[in-house]
Amino acid sequence: MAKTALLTGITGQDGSYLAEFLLARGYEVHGIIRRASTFNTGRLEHIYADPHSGRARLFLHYGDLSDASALARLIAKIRPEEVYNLAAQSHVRVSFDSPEYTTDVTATGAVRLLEAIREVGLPVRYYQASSSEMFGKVREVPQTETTPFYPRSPYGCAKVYAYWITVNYRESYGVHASNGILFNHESPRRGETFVTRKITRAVAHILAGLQDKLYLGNLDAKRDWGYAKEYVEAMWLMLQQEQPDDYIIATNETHSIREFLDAAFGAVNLDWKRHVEIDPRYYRPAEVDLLIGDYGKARRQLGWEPKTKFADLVKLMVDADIQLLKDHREGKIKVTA
Ligand code: NAP
Ligand code: G4F
Repeated sequence: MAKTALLTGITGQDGSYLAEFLLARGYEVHGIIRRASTFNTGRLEHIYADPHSGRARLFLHYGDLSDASALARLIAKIRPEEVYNLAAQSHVRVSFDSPEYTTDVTATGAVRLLEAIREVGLPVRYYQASSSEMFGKVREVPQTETTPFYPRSPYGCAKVYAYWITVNYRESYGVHASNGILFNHESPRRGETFVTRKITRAVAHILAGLQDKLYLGNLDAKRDWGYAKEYVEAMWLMLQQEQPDDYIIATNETHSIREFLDAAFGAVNLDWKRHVEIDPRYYRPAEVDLLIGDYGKARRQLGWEPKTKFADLVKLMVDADIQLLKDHREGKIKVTA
């Protein structure tokens, strides 16, 4: 009997990869989408467009993490075996401008969903999209599942609440609830205002002569960057375990924004120093300087390991943005890699 999964954040980077992953395993997939004034299902178009891709098993419902009654109604109607909470106001810089909204969606949204699961009384397995941003001003290098949290943004604080409320529902009510503490993960589907995609998109535009300058903020921050397509499998593996638990998902490698620039511009023989300028507006009131995750527990208990290396990830994102721009200029439908 095929399993049923409900995803929040299905229109986002991770949601679209996870939907594909689950459909390929025969799941019936339900996703919660927000009504938006502009089109926001671009990352799911190819699943709908291809009749062999599982279209008949993908269902979208309107809802919002700020709307508790809608969440409860959807859980009761769909009766999913697995719920993946991927929705969030996920941009760290934006969370400084909209701290209360970020808390409402990213923190309180998680407890709204957990309450809906508790109230329906079904054996639902729950995945919480926790973040390495919780480590913030890091207390330990590399970070592990036992490293204390020290968030540095309203987003990081909201994710710490969501993490602990997930643990609390596991311990208080026996909900099969797990936290995946994912370090930065990227792909051609990454939102265009996150630094990696902002860079690879600019490389394509500069190469095509459509742009000359790229304005960035702090180039010294270091991140542990992996490939999003591989990270969604870890989410699924967590919910297949007999016991719920919390896991770091990372590569155990760290690189600065400068190194990302070297790799991205270097891939097409451009010198980033001729194109990049610093715009202080992209600095944050408090920065997370260094993230590097030890995924040893995930390797031992889930059998999960990252495969794509940093240089290959940068190259595949640059290539995808070059192709996307070419298709766009030729009037072709957007390619979703
Ligand atoms: P993303 O591309 O920014 O997608 C965020 C998703 O959340 C979108 O589908 C968005 O819908 C939805 N959303 C936003 N506000 C909502 C609301 N009020 N109600 C319902 N849905 C709402 O994020 P991502 O990169 O895929 O990340 C997925 C999750 O993992 C997020 O929770 C993020 O914080 C967390 N995370 C990400 C990373 C990373 O490096 N990518 C690392 C650690 C943790 P719209 O399309 O309507 O905006
Ligand atoms: O790409 P970023 O915006 O990602 P950040 O802040 O690390 O957050 C992402 O990863 C988290 C996991 O650790 C997720 F939880 C979160 O949802 C999101 O997906 O910024 C990365 C670094 C920062 O240090 C930032 O200051 O790049 C620096 N940066 C420099 N110039 C910039 C820019 N970031 C952005 N977005 N735009 C710039 O122009």
